[in-house]
Amino acid sequence: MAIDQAVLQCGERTLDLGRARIMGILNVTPDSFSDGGQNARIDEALARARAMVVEGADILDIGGESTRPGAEPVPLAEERRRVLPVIEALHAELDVPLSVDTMKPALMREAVAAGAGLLNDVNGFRAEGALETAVEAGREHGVALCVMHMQGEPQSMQRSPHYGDVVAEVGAFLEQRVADLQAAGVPRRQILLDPGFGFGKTLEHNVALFRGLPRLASGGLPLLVGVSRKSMIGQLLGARPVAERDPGSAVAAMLAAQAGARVLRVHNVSATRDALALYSELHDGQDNRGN
Ligand code: HH2
Repeated sequence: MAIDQAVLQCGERTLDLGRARIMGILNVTPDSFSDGGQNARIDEALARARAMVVEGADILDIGGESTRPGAEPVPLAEERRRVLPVIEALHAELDVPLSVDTMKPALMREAVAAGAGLLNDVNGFRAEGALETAVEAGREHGVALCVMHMQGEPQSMQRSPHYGDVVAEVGAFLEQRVADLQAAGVPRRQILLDPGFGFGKTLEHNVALFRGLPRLASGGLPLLVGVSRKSMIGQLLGARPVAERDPGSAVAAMLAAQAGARVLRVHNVSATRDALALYSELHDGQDNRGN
């Protein structure tokens, strides 16, 4: 599927989107839904990050605030304390681009100074000052932006999500945010889009959005898809607990890539790498061996 640009500039690093890439999730939180508490100490976070890169992660996404349904907001000082030392240490040690998963403009700025090359905002840069911060980071540091769709906010988003045509509405929201960012001076080539699976969506909405990925990809901007271990995987497999969702998550990542997604945000990197490699070898004939 043709996208507007093959290489995404992430600050001083780059991510080649000529084929689907793996974004390894590094949650430095005590309460994330699937891996909360596991990487809370810096040495644990660094070990996990190194392991993900060895397994095949092309980019790492570092987050210090859980956005699972019902999660409590984290104060800036605490999010800063969790995230910044990890970004600094990873930037010094690893060559892959680093993404920061935050809704807070102040932390976005500090994360970029610490070495982050992609701003991943589940709130789509809608917080006060977020758009301006994103524009400045893009202009001054060549940072990429991931704009995600969310209906409502994490504390309440799963109470009663509602849409007429979920694919059309999510697509229109993303298009509008791209227009806003472009009007503020961000080049299109620095933008990734994400329909936001599980963020103010029922199972039916998530399934419709997944099936609508080719439609969302047809706008030409690269899509990021994050379904790893989410409740939609558990529900579709018959109430599968979080700890048993990795095979399903890897299959879903592969299907998302097949539907045009270029960045797959996942917890289990090696399973995803294998699924993508087999897809390339057996389906579209691209040689991924050794990558
Ligand atoms: N999902 C989560 C967090 N950040 N960012 C993007 N762009 N897309 C997503 O789908 C997305 C995201 C939620 O998953 P996780 O980080 O595993 O859990 P938690 O929010 O509990 O930390």
